[in-house]
Amino acid sequence: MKKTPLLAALAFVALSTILNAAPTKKLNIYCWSEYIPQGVIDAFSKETGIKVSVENYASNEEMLSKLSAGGGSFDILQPSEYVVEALVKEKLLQPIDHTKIPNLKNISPQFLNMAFDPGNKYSVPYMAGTVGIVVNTNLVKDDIKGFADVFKPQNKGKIVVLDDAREITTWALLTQGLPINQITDKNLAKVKPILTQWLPLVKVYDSDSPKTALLNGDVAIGVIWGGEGAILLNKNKKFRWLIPSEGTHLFIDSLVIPKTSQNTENAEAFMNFILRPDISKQISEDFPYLNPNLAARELMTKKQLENEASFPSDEAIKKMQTFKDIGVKGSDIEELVTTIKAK
Ligand code: N2P
Repeated sequence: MKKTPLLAALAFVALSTILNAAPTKKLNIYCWSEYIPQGVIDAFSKETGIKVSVENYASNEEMLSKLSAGGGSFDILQPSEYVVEALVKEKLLQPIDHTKIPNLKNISPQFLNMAFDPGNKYSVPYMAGTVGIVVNTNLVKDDIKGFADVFKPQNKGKIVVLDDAREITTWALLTQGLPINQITDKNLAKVKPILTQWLPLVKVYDSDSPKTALLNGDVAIGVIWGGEGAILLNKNKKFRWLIPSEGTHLFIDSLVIPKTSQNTENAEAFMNFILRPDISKQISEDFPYLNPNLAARELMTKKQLENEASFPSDEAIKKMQTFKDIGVKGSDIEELVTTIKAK
């Protein structure tokens, strides 16, 4: 019998009713750029039939401002520690069902149960990392040891830095020996003249892929994410990585589920998927950050584990501070940096 358009339409309606009754096979992820490999997303979709859409941001603040403007409807976010802390405080996250995330056992105890989310009630660690300095030793002969050596007049026009006000302000605080979470008016007044000297020296602001300007020789020095530094070290021996002598911070980026998510089970399935040792290893191959997944580290090569931009020594890690939620003071930092940049 030939199918009539009416029969086809009826069949379509019946099928859509069945499909609508079933849980949706969708997952909307809002995450950092250059952090979750497309191959991992594709593998997840292939295995589960869940269609994933991904949107990226370049800073925690960009993500927060989009959320507070009511933009987007997401099932997974990827905030850093201080933003997990803030989102929990504001009751914007769903508690995670740990029975759905058995692979959490693969995470090093060092990165579990941290102060920003005791018991990992709301967050699952994705990657950790740090911010350091990369020097192209073919172009820069000075012995760069810290931020104060980077931001010198002779390096004007040779520097790429992260486009991130909290980061930049932290580096200035560190040169003054000030605590990175003590964002008082007095401390901001102290760092203002420093940033006023530093920022005109910067050629490129880039949080997405700061390695690019270094690779194409556009700049010679970078203050960038560890994972980006690790890629440069792998690409060419002329790049040197160092932890600034003034100190730096350790970040822990996690996956969380906003309260507004309608696809909680899919989100938990994704969390468990990225914690699988083989998948986590795949993530480290593309984005070599400090992988907190011990079972994945077992699968990684000696070369990967010895990359000092990915894995700082325990001794170095011990000296690193972590960011805390600074509440409304965050906007003072944004304003300070934006005003100086605009000059
Ligand atoms: C990845 C960004 C690193 C995350 N592109 C910094 N918390």
